Amino acid sequence: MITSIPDLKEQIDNYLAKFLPQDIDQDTLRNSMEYSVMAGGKRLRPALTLATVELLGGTINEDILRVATALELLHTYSLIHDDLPAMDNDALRRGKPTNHCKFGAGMATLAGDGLLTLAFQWVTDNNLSADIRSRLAFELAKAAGPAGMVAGQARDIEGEHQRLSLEQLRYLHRQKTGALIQYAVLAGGIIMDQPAKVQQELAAFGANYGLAFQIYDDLMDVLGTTEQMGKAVHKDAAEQKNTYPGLLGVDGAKKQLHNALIAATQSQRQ
Ligand code: GRG
Repeated sequence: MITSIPDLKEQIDNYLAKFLPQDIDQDTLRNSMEYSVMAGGKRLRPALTLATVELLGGTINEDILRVATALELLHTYSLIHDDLPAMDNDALRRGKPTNHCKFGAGMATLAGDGLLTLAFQWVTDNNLSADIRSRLAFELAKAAGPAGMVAGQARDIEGEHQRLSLEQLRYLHRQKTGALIQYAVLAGGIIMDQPAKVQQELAAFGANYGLAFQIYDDLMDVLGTTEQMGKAVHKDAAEQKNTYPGLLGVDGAKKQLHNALIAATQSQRQ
C-alpha cells in the first residue's frame, strides 16, 4: 500500500504530538523543544523514510514511525542551532519567532541538544532487530555528524568570507542538507533490510534528490514563490553569494536542478 503524502504528514504530526512530550523531563525545555518541532514544517525527511519503506513492500507501524520521526527531531535541532545569534541570527523560522527569540539562546541551544540526542534514542529504542537499529544509528551519526551535516555547516560558516567554486558549493550542500535527506531514503532500505546493491541505489537517489532540493531552495530564495519561478520577478542573483543562482545565475541553477532530478530518476541504473 502507498500512503499519500498528506496522510504520511498527518501520521508524523500525530506521532510527534503524542510521544515527544513523554521523553522530556523539564517544563521549559519541553515547551522549547515542542515549540519548534510542532511549529509546522513539511516533514519531508520522515515522509521520505516512510515512502521508501512502502515502496519496498513494507507497512508502516509504530516502530517505523519512531525511526522516521526521529529524523524530524534531528532536522529541527539543526534549524534551531542554525538560527542562533552565533550562526545565522535569524528572527523567524516556519513563520514564527525563532526558538532563541522566544526562549533565549541558552534554552534554544539545549532544545537543539535535546532533539539531537532524543533522535538517537528513538532510532534505537524500538522493536526493530538489534542489527537494524545499530545500522540506523551508525548511518545517522555519519550523515548528521562531523562527516556530514555538521561539516557542511562548518564549510558554510567559513564560506561566508570567500567565494566558493561550484564544486566546493556542491560538496557543501551535499553535506549540509544532502546527507540527512540521503539518510532519510537509506533508512527506509535499512529498515527493510535490503541487500547492498539496493542500498547503493537508494543512497544515489537520496544524494541526487538532496542536491535538487537544495538548488530548488536556493532558487526559491531568489525567485520568491513557485508561481513566480517562471517569471522574471527576482532579486539580484549577485546578492546570493555561495548559492546556485549566485554562482550560475537563475537559468544556470535551473539547469543544474533539472540535471539533479534526471540523475535522481536514473539512480537505479548508475
Ligand atoms: C546547525 C549543525 C547545524 C546544521 C544546520 C540544515 C542546516 C544545517 C541549516 C538550515 C539552513 C537552511 C535554511 C538550508 C536550506 C535548506 C533547508 C535545510 C531548508 C529547511 O528544510 P525544509 O525546507 O524545512 O525541509 P521545514 O521547515 O519544511 O522542515
